[in-house]
Amino acid sequence: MSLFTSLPFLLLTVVTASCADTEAENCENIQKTCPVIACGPPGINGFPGKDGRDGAKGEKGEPGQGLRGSQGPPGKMGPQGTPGIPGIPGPTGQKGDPGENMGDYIRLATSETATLRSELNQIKNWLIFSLGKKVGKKIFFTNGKKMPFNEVKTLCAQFQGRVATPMNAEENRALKDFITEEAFLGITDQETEGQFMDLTGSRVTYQNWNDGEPNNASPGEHCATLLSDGTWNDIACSASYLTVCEFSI
Ligand SMILES: [Ca+2]
Ligand SMILES: [Ca+2]
Repeated sequence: MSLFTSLPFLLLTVVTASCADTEAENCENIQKTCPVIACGPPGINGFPGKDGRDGAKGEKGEPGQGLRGSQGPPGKMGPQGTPGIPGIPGPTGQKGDPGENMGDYIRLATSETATLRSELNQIKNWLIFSLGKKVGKKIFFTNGKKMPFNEVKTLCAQFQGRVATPMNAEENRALKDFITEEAFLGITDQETEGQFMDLTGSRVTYQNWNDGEPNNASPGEHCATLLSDGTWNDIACSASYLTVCEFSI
């Protein structure tokens, strides 16, 4: 066979071989384009290809139908919460009955108060008998010491008393009988010369000056004393005389 006579056969062989591995549909397309095409029968299926890549993640499935597990242990206690707002006050309750022992308590307290008052009065009498002098609603006491007027005034005030100040002849006589030596009176003319005032700031209404007194002798006399005969004398406040205090009863 010459080269020219065998050429159509070779072309047919090449085309047939190329169509043997394609689908019948493709062969038909090839037949439309190939000048000389003759399709053979379809070939046998090849081996499966390699696995493709993983697909996108699917949606969450429904809960399973299996048995529920046992309950786990309690968790840790959480932090303490903030205090709540105060509640609304409740309604006022009914008035209760008086205590059963209130009457006995009052009677006992009254009895004890009466006993204490009696004992206190008895102590006052002992003090007056031994140490003081009672006249009207006041009592005179002395510590037997001499000191300047300002110290006498301070000492009497410390014991809730006042410097002895006779307000009438009866009190003046009681004070004269009580003292054994010249004693300060609770009056001065320090504010206005010649106008004697008591320690409350009131002008004295009862006076019992000795003859020629008050004379405000040099360098000045602005306090007063009770003399042994019961008369008064103005004297220097810095001088020391007997301390006598008076107390209300
Ligand atoms: Ca004077
Ligand atoms: Ca005088």
